[in-house]
Amino acid sequence: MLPTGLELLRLLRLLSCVTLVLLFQVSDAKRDLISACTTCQKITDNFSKGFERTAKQNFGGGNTAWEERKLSKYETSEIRLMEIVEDLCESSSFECNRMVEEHEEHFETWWFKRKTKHPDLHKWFCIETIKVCCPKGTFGLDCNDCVGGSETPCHGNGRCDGDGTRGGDGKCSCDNGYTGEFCLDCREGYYNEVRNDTFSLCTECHSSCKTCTGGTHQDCDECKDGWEEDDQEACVDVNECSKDPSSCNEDQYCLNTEGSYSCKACDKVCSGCTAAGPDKCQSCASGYQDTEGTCTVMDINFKCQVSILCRVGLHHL
Ligand SMILES: [Ca+2]
Repeated sequence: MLPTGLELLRLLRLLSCVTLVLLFQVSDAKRDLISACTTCQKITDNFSKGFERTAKQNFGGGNTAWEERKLSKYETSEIRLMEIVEDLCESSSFECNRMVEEHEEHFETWWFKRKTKHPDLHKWFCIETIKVCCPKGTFGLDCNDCVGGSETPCHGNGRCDGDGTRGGDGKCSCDNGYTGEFCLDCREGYYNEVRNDTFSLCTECHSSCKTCTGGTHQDCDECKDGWEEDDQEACVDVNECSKDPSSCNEDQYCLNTEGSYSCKACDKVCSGCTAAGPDKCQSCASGYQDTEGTCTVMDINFKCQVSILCRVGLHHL
């Protein structure tokens, strides 16, 4: 008797699998539990895509009369299953192809016997049958609840390690602004807007606060660098530019900003300045003269008054 398409497919898979196993010799290697679940999730996602893709198909051309007789309805046929299973993995994905090969009979069982009662393939296959995943909000070999409970892992403020897989340790990596084992505490620079045993909302402090109890510059416990407390105990900007000596070099002027300051280059006509532009010089640079408060290019006759060149008449050149 001739082998069916599915049997041929199996044989090919087996051959490629044996080759790969020989190549890598990983038959008994302990698999990364989290990546096994990721692989399984990918397989069941691709199964759903394949299911949709084949939804409007039928046997079409190329099927033998034997197949037509044996498989009366494409929708629930082995042919359709085969077409879906063929595209579950990228050919280069060793883990995926191995998992499909190893558990191919489960797809048949589900397809012919379990699909109606257990329509969620991921749940039936990855969680309950081959046990590489856990329900959402649980982790580890026994699918224990994540910190904070399976409904709201990490109280909704973080990510539970191994969530939904048979791996991980269930500990929380808190989102930005949150800290602590349960992700209920606020990080420095954040304050609790709402807080109870199971819920916490941390909001960023005002930009002037290092730590705070509320959202304004008057709610700071401590001011950030570049800010100082005023008479009303609010954090206000330090004007670094009013300091003597200046915080900047001689050929720069100081520009005060909220929480900081910067040093900017003076105009090239200036020798020292208070702001940008040729009219903000403290004195004019060499070769420039003060003309009604603005430094301009010195005219040649004026230049001669201060130059030894005048005496030898070189300015006429
Ligand atoms: Ca400042």
